[in-house]
Amino acid sequence: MKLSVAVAGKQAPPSAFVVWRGFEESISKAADLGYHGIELALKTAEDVDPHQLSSWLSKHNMEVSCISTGQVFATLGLYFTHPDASMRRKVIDLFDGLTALAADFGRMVNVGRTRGFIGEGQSRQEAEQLFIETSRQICDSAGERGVTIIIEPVNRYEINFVNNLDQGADLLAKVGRDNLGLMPDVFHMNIEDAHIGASLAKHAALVKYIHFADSNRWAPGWGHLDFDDVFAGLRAAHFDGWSSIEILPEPDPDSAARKAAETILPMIETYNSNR
Ligand code: LER
Ligand code: MN
Repeated sequence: MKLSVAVAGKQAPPSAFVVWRGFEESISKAADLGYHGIELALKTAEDVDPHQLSSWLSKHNMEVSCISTGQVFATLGLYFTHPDASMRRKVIDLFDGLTALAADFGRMVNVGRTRGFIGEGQSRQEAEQLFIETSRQICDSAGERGVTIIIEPVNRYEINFVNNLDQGADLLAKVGRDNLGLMPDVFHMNIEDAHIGASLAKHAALVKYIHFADSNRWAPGWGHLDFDDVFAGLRAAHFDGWSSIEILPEPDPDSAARKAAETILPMIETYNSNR
């Protein structure tokens, strides 16, 4: 297992949920703290110059773990279950750019709130059908590039569609694409899944990536989430992918990133040496 930290560009709006802003500086700081990579929070593929990104990464021997897309929803208002077909076309085109970039950086694109929601006047079945159609198109073009799309269950206070791993797994079965997986976030799981470790183990085949934060969304170690249970679940799932720190930058970004690394890196070292 490897560890990354969520970062965005300098121009990213306040709604971008990341620890640091500014790619070059973030890569350098993350490398200094022992992280293996960065999770890139982007609005469009044009947010970053791939040549510059490659050179910053190789300078610090770092990787991109995945591209995340919260800003596609929060800033551009685009999402998979949009009732307007022209808006769904826009999200498909935008994901085309993101999966092309991901082919060289991380080979995974996350879908959190960008999956959409059950809108007013929309039934669950209608939202589900729109999600299935949009994600099949996105998965098929991503698949040609060797890229996996990962759906993140998000808690009920943020969205009304796909809140826990069981619901995510049911929906993935309906979409029926091999390059579609789950990205659990233990902050959301702590609210929605009855047992975190057991749920990770149950959905082992679908878990492709994981977000770490403590119960209060501060750095792991500054809340009361049971990370031994999380790691036991990952072990039972034979997980060997990327984990990523996605936390509030509190009390300040540097202290938060440092505390998260100090808590999680030794756990990953033990985990990797006992696999
Ligand atoms: C995104 O990864 C996430 O976890 C959401 O809670 C952001 O709103
Ligand atoms: Mn998350």
